[in-house]
Amino acid sequence: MSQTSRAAVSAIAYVGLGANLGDARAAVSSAIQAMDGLPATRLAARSSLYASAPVGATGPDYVNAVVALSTQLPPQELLEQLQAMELAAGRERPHANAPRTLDLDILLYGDLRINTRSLSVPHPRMKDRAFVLVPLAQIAPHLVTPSQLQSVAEQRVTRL
Ligand code: PH2
Ligand code: MG
Ligand code: MG
Repeated sequence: MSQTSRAAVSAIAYVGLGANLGDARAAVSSAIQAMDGLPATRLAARSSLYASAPVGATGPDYVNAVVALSTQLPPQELLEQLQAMELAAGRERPHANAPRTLDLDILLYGDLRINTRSLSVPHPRMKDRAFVLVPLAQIAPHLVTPSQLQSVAEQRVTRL
């Protein structure tokens, strides 16, 4: 193929969802469905919903989940689509880690390593967070080791 070919290549991207303001369960469920409708993107797998204690933050418990997307969107375009979904769900950012109506974080994008001002992939804190590792292990057990799960075992995460 020539270097100018536009053949669309799909990647598997893992996205973490979180919410702890308003009807968090409904927000996460409808965001999972909405991701299946993003341009050039299909929902490939979804975890259960989980309730989790806030990590490094205050406020109510979170509802969390992780999905796998098969997408032809490049990482920055996927990020912009996810940010538009956050805004549509009423997301405000009064301060870091403030309670939120919807948070959508790209955890992994294929095996890419990305470090730009707007995007760090793999997500730099995912290995410290049971609310990411537990749902990720449910849909992609090959990506999470038992010792990683063990290291976050004291964080409360309950399947809903
Ligand atoms: N997100 C954060 C900070 N802390 N804690 C839980 N349990 N779930 C989250 O989604 C979460 C958090 C920052 O994005
Ligand atoms: Mg987040
Ligand atoms: Mg975020």
